[in-house]
Amino acid sequence: MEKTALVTGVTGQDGSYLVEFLLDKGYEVHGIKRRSSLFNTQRIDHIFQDPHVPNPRLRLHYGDLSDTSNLTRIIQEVKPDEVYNLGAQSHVAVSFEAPEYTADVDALGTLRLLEAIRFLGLEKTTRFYQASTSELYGLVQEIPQRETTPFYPRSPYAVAKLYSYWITVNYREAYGMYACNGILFNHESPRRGETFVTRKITRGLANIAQGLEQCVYMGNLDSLRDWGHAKDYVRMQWMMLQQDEPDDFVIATGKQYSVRDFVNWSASELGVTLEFRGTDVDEHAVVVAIDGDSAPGLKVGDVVLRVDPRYFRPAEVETLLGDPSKAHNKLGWAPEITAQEMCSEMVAADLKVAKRHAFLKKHGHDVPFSLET
Ligand code: NDP
Ligand code: GDR
Repeated sequence: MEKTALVTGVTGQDGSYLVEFLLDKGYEVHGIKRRSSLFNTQRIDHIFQDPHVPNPRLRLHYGDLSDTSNLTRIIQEVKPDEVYNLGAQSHVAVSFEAPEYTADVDALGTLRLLEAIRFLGLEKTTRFYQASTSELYGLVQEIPQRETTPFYPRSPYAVAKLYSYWITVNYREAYGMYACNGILFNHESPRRGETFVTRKITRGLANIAQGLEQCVYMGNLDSLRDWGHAKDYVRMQWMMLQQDEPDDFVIATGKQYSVRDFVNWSASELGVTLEFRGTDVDEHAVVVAIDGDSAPGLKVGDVVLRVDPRYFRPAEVETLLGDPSKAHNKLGWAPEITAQEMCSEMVAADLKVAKRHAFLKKHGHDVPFSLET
């Protein structure tokens, strides 16, 4: 029998890859998208189906995780076999500026969905996936972090996600719901939001190489992350809901790199060698070699990156490294794309766009193009 899935956060990075994956598996997919003054469906436009065609396999509903009646009505209409709760105010730095909103959406939003499922009597039939996060580990208590490592959240985002983690466990234990937490470490892709660190780097350096920007301003370059590819991670989100018993899993690569490493990989994809000079807030990256004409916007000696304390967080998560053994042993999951391969894919995608903009600019076309990162 064809299954039906409901995905919150369908317009986001993971939502777009998950919907592709579920459609490939033959699911009927329903997505909740927010009303916005501009179109916000760029990541799923390629799989969007005109609602006027008979039996579209992807249907979008306007909704918001802060709106209980809206969520309840959508779940009542769709009666999903599986709910994937990917919607969130997902930016850690922004959560310090909007802590209450972040708590409403990232913590209470999860409760609203679980309660709607229970209230509608679907708790024994609808399976629930919660997008939990390595940010729960925050000030890490053990290296590497696994399912049993104690949590120590370090941001309003992480504290809100901590509530969601436990309310998911609680509904599983209290009402026998099939509800799981995927504790996902950072995962990226060419569809990553432009203000997360990897995409900020690949997009910023691609623009600089094409002469569209001069310098990218960044925060803590020493931060260490375990970066995987979103495509590998959404596969695991689905796998978690196909087991006999619900459980929680760490999803990670088990390898760790610094933000500085990611800058160097990205520069090298562009044929540019950088040298980091200065320390702390004075640190900057200088071009010391360029391979051929790969970066027409640059010359040796240019400063392409500067540290700006504005991007430091009030409390930082310095290091994250996951141990995905449980997912590997129990579900047979392993990531297929390395962090370096992912970086290469991201730079190529951003370079393609930057080249198009540079070409149009050179021929006198004024392209609306935000350099804000
Ligand atoms: P994105 O920021 O790319 O996407 C977030 C999605 O949530 C968007 O579709 C956004 O809509 C939607 N959203 C935001 N606020 C609301 C709201 N109030 N009501 C309904 N929808 C809302 O995140 P990712 O795809 O990267 O991440 C998916 C989930 O996984 C998030 O919950 C995130 O916290 C979590 N996570 C992500 C990790 C990562 O490394 N990517 C790691 C661990 C967890 P819009 O497009 O309109 O803004
Ligand atoms: P993170 O991702 O906070 O781990 O949350 P992000 O890419 O924003 O930051 C990673 C690390 O890089 C440092 N950093 C910078 N970060 C940003 N955004 N901009 C900068 O200029 C910059 N300079 C240095 C940060 O301080 C941090 O240490 C992501 C989100 O997807 C969450 O939703 C998810 O839960 C976690 O990953 C796992």
